[in-house]
Amino acid sequence: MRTLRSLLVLVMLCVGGIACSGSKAPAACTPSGPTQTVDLKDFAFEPACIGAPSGATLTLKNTGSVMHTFTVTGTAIDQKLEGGGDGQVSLAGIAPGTYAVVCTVHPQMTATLQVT
Ligand SMILES: [Cu+2]
Repeated sequence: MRTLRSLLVLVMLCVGGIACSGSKAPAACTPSGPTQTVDLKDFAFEPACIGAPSGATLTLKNTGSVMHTFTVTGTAIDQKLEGGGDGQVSLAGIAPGTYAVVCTVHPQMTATLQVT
């Protein structure tokens, strides 16, 4: 009976998005300095620890051959880049904090954005 209850709690947490691996909190990291350019490779962000002041503009370069997105969880930032393409995202209006970055096409592509 106790096992059943724990299972039920786990399922409820999962539905709430707390215990599921797909929506875990962003990993804390220390950026090596202010990031100006983020490369979207097949299949990783470079750097994986992005640091920028609020209001900054980041240049995005897809150096890979397939489409990637630069999606910042909890914000409206969701930039799509075709293979070989580039673009920019503005961090204007993004409150200081730690954000999870993901490519929605390849959920294994993750990074951390630290806005200061
Ligand atoms: Cu991708």
